[in-house]
Amino acid sequence: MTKPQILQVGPYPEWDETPLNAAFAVHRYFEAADKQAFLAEIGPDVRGIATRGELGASRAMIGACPNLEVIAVYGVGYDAVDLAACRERGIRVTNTPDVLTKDVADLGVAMMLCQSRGVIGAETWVRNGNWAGRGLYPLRRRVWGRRAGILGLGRIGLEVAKRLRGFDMQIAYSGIRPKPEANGLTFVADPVALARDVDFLFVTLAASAETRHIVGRDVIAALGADGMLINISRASNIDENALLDALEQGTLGSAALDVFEGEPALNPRFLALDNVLLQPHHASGTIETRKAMGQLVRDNLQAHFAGAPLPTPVL
Ligand code: 8YV
Repeated sequence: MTKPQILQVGPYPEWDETPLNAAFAVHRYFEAADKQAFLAEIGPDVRGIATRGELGASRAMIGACPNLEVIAVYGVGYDAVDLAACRERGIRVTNTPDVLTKDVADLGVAMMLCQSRGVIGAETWVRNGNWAGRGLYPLRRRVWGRRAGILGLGRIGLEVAKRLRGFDMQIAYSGIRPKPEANGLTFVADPVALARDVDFLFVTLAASAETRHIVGRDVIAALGADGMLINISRASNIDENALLDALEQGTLGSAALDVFEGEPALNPRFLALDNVLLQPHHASGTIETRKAMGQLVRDNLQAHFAGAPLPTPVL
């Protein structure tokens, strides 16, 4: 039987590449020097796309593949896939929910702790001899017992809340409506009011056109000079210019970010700031989770081509 031809948008670890190549005839988009010419040549043969959360699949890419049937995203976020283009042509879309939830929550909480207690700066203090030379590291702010807000109480938000309970924090959340699974957390409908009431604001919202810049100047101002913004969702949920202005002016205390507009390129203004913790979009980046994500991508593609129900469909 001939293998279905798929377009691989970004690289995967070797443990995913090997089984992917065994099951499918794989065209490696990310290695093509002339992407447009590459798509023009192989596009008509492509029946599936395997992509990554941050890379997605554009309307142009989808359009270059007239026989496309399915797009499997390696990630829970599928905002970079042009869903309208998929709907128009009945193209199925899958993602990798659940398997990454706890790792993403872990990194969010680790970022809060790191930034609040100055873990990175303190390490540098020891390494560059400041401890012996200049004395004690400057005092930082406590985490336990303080107030946390969660913007978007989905799977990841709930896991963040579960962890924060262990720090005896007062936890509130915001979303479209109160959630029955919130289990005693305070619901605050307005994100600005939520930000005003908390010390740490976690953004764990699935990104869409509706949530673009939901954390804007008003939310950032409400969080204030003592507040910390932690983003483990997508950069588009935050007005990055407003965030940079507030961090530079000190009207926002600090931020801890795993995602950036135009990543992996960063706005250079971030690099000049010492009140922001910068992470390379790796909240799901553990060996265990990435193996499970890769497996789910293949399970979805294989189910599709076998005519079986998709394990984790989005569309
Ligand atoms: C991944 C992600 O880092 O799940 C998502 O939506 O963005 C992340 O898990 C990414 O998709 C890996 O390429």
